[in-house]
Amino acid sequence: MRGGILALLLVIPLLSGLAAAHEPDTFTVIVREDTHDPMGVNLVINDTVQYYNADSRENITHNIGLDLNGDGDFDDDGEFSSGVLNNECDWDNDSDCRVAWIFVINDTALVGNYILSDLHSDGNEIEVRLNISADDHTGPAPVIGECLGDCEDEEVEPELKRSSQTDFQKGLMLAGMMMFGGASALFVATLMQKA
Ligand SMILES: [Ca+2]
Repeated sequence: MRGGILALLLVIPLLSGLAAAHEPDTFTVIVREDTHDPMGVNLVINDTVQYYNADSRENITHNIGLDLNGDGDFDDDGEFSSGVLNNECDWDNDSDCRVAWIFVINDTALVGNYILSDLHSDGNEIEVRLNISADDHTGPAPVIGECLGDCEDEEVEPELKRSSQTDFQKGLMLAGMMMFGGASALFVATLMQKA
């Protein structure tokens, strides 16, 4: 009996870990007049994030992107952006008009922690966060600092890309799963005692 419970306690967290392999997710951000809801998203490669412009002020558009060199546009090397996002579109007369940015994260080169700018057409700007991490379940991850393959091409990444936040969050998730596993085992044990 006691051995069985102990085995459950050991096995359930392992099963939880196996079940956590990443499936592609889609996240939605609502872009408002002075905020984004939410202000930041954490993605894994193959996820999608979609930014919808819900700012209904007349003639105000949003343009969200990475301005690496801080010159107020998203056109330089390594930069990317939504393009102009309107609140409403008259597609009959303007087929290029868009109300949403659907950003499919399908390139491992995008892995990093970004501070994006939302440039409003009235000159205001707000900063939002976009964290993209690699899918750790596809295979053994290289140790940081270790060189795989072509070592001369090793890049020095910007400081922003070195945040330990994602590791911390993974730790929290693991701790949560283990607690859940333990609680489930205790629940099963209680049921067995009552039977
Ligand atoms: Ca720029």
